[in-house]
Amino acid sequence: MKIISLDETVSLKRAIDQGTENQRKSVERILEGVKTGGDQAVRHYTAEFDGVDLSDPAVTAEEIAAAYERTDQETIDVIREAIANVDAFHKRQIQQSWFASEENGTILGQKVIPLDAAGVYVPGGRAAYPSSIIMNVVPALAAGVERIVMVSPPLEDGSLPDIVLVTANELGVTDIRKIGGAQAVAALAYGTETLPAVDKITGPGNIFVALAKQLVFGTVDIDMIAGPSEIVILADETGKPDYIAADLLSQAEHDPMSSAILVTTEKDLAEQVSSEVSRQLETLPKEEIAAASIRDHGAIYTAASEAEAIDAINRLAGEHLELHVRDPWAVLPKIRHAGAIFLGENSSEPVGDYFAGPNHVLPTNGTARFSSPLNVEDFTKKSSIISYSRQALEENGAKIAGFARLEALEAHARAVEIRMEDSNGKTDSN
Ligand code: HSO
Ligand code: ZN
Repeated sequence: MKIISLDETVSLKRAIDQGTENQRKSVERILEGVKTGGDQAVRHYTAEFDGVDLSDPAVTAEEIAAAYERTDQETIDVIREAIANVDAFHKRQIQQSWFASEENGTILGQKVIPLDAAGVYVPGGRAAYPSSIIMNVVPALAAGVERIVMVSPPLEDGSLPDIVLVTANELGVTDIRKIGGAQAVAALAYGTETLPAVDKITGPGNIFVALAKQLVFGTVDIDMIAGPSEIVILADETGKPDYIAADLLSQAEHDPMSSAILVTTEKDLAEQVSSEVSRQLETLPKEEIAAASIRDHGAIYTAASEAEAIDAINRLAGEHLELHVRDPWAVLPKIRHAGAIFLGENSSEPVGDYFAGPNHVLPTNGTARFSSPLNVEDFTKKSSIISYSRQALEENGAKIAGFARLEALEAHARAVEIRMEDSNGKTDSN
């Protein structure tokens, strides 16, 4: 790995893939096609892009039962345990509605309401990670979303992978459609004859899915446009080179565009990690991907002091941050920007990817500066509650009318004054 001494330029930022002109045009065409053509258009695009003609893309109970038969109990058990952990974590995020009353009879509040319907996109082929299904569905369930639709592109034989069906079923998601790509995003956003539109679309996908999500944003909400996975590790003299190298590679194997970065005050450790990475790479099944990631987007930065190292960590604002230091809890307060923070040498990143409970859908590309992991709040919205009493209106009406006239909005002012002038106005707390 490259060993570089820290300078001002440290950054994980790279241009977001906006797709080619042709890709954008084709996504626009598909969105328009599904918007006007509904189910028929979806069927047409599935035949065109996935090579299967499906008269009904909905997964049946028989297909789910068959998927269970081909899945071993150990797999089902670990999925169940992961779901339970993720569920317990997300239940703690649930926000209550609140109402506050004042002496003069005013009641103000905030009503928290789940979205009516959410659509979860599950990518096709080998990127159909069951862990990502769990991470997208659990917060929606915990929020109280009543209707969850899962979409995923069919394999050539018109099926979905067993693990996708089993995971969905374990989560209680029964509305699963074999639709992928931009046509799936369009169907979720605009609705078709057989698929009512949803309110929010989440989940990772290829460039066509990402472009489609950007274009339907506004008609529906979307989660985020996720970039390649990132890991940033801070290590002091207590850092173990083999652990650190293994964790860097755990993210590097996701994508040749993933980045794996170590920031350390220890020059010796930098050298040791670098050679450990080369050694461990040799036996990785995804050696090619991981090697490309390490070569093009990996680096070890050496810092002159802990303060300089932490400053770099905050500027990187990585998706995942691991603290391999003597006292990670003492460092934690100094960390301002990171999607998920893993403390101590036992908290390897995959612990969070699969099992601990926190969400693994995290802000990438430096967006941890202003955004958060996928969470329950993402599947809720709030309504403000305002209930003024007669007394409250009398106390404040003149000020409100005055404010309205400040903006030259006479009708606003009069709407308040018409009540103040009404001697029959209700005097109770309503
Ligand atoms: N580390 C990825 C999530 C993932 N890892 C899924 C394994 N499967 C982004 O946080
Ligand atoms: Zn991962």
